[in-house]
Amino acid sequence: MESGTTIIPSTCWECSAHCGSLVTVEDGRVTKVSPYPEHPASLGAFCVKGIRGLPELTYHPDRVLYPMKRTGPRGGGRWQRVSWDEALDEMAEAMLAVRERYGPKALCGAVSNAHFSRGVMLALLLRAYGSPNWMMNQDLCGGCRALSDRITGLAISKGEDIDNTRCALVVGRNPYAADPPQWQALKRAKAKGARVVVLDPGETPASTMADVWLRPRPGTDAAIGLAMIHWLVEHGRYDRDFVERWCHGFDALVERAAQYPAERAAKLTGVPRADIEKAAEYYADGPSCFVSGHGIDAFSAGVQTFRAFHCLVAISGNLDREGGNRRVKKPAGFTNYIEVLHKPEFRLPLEVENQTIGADRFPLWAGPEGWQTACHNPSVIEAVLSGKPYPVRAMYVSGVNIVVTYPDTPKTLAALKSLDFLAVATHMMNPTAEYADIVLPKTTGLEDEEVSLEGSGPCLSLIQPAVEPLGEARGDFRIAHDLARRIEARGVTEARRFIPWETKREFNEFLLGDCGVTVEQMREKGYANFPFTYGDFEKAGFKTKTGKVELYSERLAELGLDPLPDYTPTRSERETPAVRDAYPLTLLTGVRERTYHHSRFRDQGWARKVSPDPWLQLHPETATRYRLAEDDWVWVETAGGPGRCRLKVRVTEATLPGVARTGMGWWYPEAEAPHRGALEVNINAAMRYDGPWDPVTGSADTRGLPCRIAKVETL
Ligand SMILES: Nc1nc2c(c(=O)[nH]1)N[C@H]1C(S)=C(S)[C@@H](COP(=O)(O)OP(=O)(O)OC[C@H]3O[C@@H](n4cnc5c(=O)[nH]c(N)nc54)[C@H](O)[C@@H]3O)O[C@H]1N2
Ligand SMILES: Nc1nc2c(c(=O)[nH]1)N[C@H]1C(S)=C(S)[C@@H](COP(=O)(O)OP(=O)(O)OC[C@H]3O[C@@H](n4cnc5c(=O)[nH]c(N)nc54)[C@H](O)[C@@H]3O)O[C@H]1N2
Ligand code: SF4
Ligand SMILES: [Mo]
Repeated sequence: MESGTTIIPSTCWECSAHCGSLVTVEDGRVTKVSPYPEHPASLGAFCVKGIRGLPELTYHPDRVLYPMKRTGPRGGGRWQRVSWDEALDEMAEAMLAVRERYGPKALCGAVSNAHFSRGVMLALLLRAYGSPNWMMNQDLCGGCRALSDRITGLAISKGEDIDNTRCALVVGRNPYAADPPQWQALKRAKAKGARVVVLDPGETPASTMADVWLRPRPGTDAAIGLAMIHWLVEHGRYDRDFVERWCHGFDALVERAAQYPAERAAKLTGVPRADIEKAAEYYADGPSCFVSGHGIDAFSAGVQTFRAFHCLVAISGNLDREGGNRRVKKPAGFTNYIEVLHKPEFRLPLEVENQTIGADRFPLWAGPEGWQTACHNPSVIEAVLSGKPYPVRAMYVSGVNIVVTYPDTPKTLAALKSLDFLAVATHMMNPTAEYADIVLPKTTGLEDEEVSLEGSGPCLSLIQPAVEPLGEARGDFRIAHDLARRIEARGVTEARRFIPWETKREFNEFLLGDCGVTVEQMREKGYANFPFTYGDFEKAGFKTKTGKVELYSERLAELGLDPLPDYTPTRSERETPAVRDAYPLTLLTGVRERTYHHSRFRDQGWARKVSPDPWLQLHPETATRYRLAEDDWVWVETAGGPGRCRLKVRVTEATLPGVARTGMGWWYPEAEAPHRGALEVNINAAMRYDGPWDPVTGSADTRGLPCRIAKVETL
């Protein structure tokens, strides 16, 4: 090693794949980020966002490096550099003023989720002020999967044992773009002879390698899941022993699934019957592993769709089995982020948490019983604008770009504009930060320390600060801590209870607890393995009312919801014939690209070179019908949507006839502030957020939407 050069084993936190990384530092500057072959979860998988995106973000010439205060009108783009003391004093006081005038619940936060410490810190800070209200983006992300998983009692998040499987059932997932470790595992499994079954209306590298590729109409997968259950039962290919000992409601599930024989599922989904049967046959020849993604999440029938597949995992005996879906493994004594939020010592009084926005309507999502205790976002946006059920007047946003990533951009903008106070912590100016009163500079994943539990290892991993924060950037822990101490000094004496730690290290050690591993010990390798066993449910049972896997959910029944998985007709099918005529195509959004992470990296030259414009895939038949050609720009509108957005046509058989398929997250950093294209090239500018909603998670449809297109005549 040259003098002044060190290589630090760490973890990339640019996305939830959490690949092990090796960070080269020369003379105090990161010069290289590379894959870490020995890391037990990622085994050397990595992607360009880690290699280029993260260092280029850290050293970007336009990075926000100092706290800033708005000087002109909101959204006017005039800023003045201020000290951290000034910024935090002003923020503490502005939020206390709102608290004084409207009560604590008028304060709200927005963050990605509590899979990272930033989510926990933001939620605890809001609790320190006395407010239960914070928004996360999981209703638009993995929320339906997570709630189905909890309701059914499985706990199989990120436990896919693809390497040892005989059949990978990939549903609505594009691991090539979304999860490189998963993609590498799938390729290894295939090379070893495993079968790959893919359910995806669109083409992906996984569908190209599949033994059977089922192309259902968007939003119809539940019918296939139920048909597969029916096939397994009819052919006696389910795990009788596991079902008898550990499943609740098998007979009721069998009865429900019998309504979906392959022939009917074929009609509902557009997939040939023989392919559905082949998929069931391959899956029955296990061990089999269910690999699922966003393609069947984030829509108004997401939970029931996942329930169908989760029940399939359970009755086929693939739960917590080598080559199947492993249950969450965790070293004893370790506390994960979501558990922090549920610990009694950090809770607000029940009567306060019961008033979390959305808890009345979606109790398994929002409020005290809710998965992460967060709010129902569209109801918060509505509360900001209407004052109902009560006023929400101040917001602190950290590490999300909600103007771009929440559906209904015009409404999000109107809400942000109307607030009494808005603070945004970010790395780069983006359309959300443009509306802030105070902008705070955040540390990147090369400058901060974070501990994380990796379900796919399983192992614990460490993100190590490789360099000192640039400029005056600070991490979420420190921001939340300093604000909590400030409001304590101003009379909110209970604030300390929610953030008792003095440093991020102390917080990280709190998470590690007495699990036998310390941060110092993890620094050498950047991770820690821990022993685990299969079948831990034999001792403790499942975390449901009956202690079993609930194929029939007692909690859903109590809430008056369907206790069994079912197929729900898609949005397009539920619309009136007049609406269907006016919006004859079906829109599918969110297809990931390797270059971008949602709205991030749009300001990096290499990424824009690979993928310069927002695209819309149209099948050649559809393109011909609309007289459109490759590279034409089209306006896209959805039924009931707030406006339109402009996308560039790609004519391809990668999408089905009649299905318009696109990504998400577009804005042009170089375009005029404050919107920077967020109202023009961002698909969320054309989508509604006001329902229909999934009855459990409150998720709005990000796929399966009735839509129409028209050629842009002049740009
Ligand atoms: N490079 C990159 N990686 C990422 C991200 C990123 O932005 N960029 N984001 C991360 C995050 S937060 C997430 S949530 C994941 C998302 O990543 P994935 O879980 O892979 O989800 P998507 O890319 O949205 O969609 C995957 C596939 O679902 C298909 N699909 C759409 N509708 C349906 C349907 O109704 N049924 C079925 N069966 N399939 C359907 C789409 O055609 C697409 O091919 O990726 C993570 N990884
Ligand atoms: N129509 C439609 N809308 C969607 C989706 C869809 O499929 N269709 N997908 C949804 C999904 S799955 C998700 S998860 C959300 C995502 O929604 P967001 O979380 O809002 O998306 P990002 O663009 O990743 O967030 C950008 C912000 O993350 C901050 N950030 C925080 N930590 C880091 C870090 O470590 N590195 C970097 N580079 N930036 C960081 C940056 O400051 C940046 O401002 O969008 C959802 N919205
Ligand atoms: S997939 Fe890419 S962005 Fe995500 S953790 Fe791995 S290297 Fe980082
Ligand atoms: Mo997501």
